[in-house]
Amino acid sequence: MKSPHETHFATLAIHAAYDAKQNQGALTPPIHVSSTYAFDTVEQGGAAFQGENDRFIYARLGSPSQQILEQRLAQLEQAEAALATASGMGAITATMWSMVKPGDEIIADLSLYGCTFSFLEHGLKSFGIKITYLNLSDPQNLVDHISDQTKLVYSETPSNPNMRLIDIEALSLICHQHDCKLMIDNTYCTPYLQNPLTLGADLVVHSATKYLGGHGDLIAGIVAGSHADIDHIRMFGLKDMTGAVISGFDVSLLLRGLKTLHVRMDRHCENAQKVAEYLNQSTHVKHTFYPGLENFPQKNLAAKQMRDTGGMIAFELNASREQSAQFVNSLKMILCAVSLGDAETLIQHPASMTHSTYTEEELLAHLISPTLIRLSVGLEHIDDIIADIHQAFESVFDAASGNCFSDNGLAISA
Ligand code: 4LM
Repeated sequence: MKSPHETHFATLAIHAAYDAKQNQGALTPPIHVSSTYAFDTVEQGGAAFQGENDRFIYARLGSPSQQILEQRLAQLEQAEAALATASGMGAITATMWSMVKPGDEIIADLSLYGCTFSFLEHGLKSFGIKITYLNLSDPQNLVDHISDQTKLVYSETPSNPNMRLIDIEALSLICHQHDCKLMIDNTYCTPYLQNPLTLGADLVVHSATKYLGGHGDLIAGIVAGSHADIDHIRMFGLKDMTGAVISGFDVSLLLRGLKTLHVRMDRHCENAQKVAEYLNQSTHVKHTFYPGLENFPQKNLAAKQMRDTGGMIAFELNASREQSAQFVNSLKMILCAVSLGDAETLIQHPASMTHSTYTEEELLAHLISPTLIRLSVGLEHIDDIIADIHQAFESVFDAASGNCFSDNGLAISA
């Protein structure tokens, strides 16, 4: 095989870091379930513990099947190294524990996945780490605030749930003028659509539960970066702090999911574009947030750093919170569920579900509208997805206008 940078994404997703011919022709890499690994001698074991040979020691530090997954993902993210973990939160927490100590500051974007926010706000903060939330969509806010105390800048892009983008390249230049690392959660894009490390980020994390796995049948996480950072996260953040080790069975499912990532992402993007256009022209929808729309405020930034505009949409109805819930409840095929990136189209109400740990004040401060709806557009036929949304609109709004609601869905006082 050619060197990683000459080989196309689709080929790497299927072949990287594994040669069937070296494994008795087995097309699918073996699943290693051994918890411990035997040595020929004490001296050989001692050398392994000193990092002087590359023998496996104990499954909390890695396994042969996990190594294939990690090397494959490192190539897809164009990283020196990667580490697989038992969940996306396992990757985020192992990385953050490894990068900061009491007295340091983490600057995070305003909009974050709910449990990441909880970990920062209710976890790290109580261990003496200063947490500051800024609107990082404007890099000047980082320039104005960053100091020698700041050791980590953290953002999702697009952000969960409200689809805000940050300029990875601009933020990395600011971070690197200080002794500070930029860590990007690339879950929404996957390495097929965006490579934060090539734009200057130092660390990239994923909830592999989502598009990377792609079938709603596993929980896993990934962090990728330099050899030095990944070694440190493996030997401290994972081994000693979280212990969030991925199982061999989930490694195998994830390797299987990865083989079709590029094909699935193309269809997710194609379907999401059409659903976003449908929502955008509907009189029942107040705002549609999708990077592929002409009226998306950060359209140029999306074109600069993303190869395509992804499968996630956020929108607000011209309706009350109750009617928004009624709309979700009226869907027939589309499932009301958290998570994203699966073959099935999933919808949820962040203020009630993924972001329910936020208080009402926190929701507003973090730019998450209480009526926002999040849609993970799946791989079903596009006509069936739109037909389901259409019938749910009819059931909520036609019933409403026939009774006591105006055309824009607002209640008419009787
Ligand atoms: C959800 N998300 O949004 P694990 N980073 C991002 C995420 O969206 C998530 C995680 C990390 C949702 C889960 C219920 C941007 C999760 C955490 O769930 O620990 O693999 O990933 O619906």
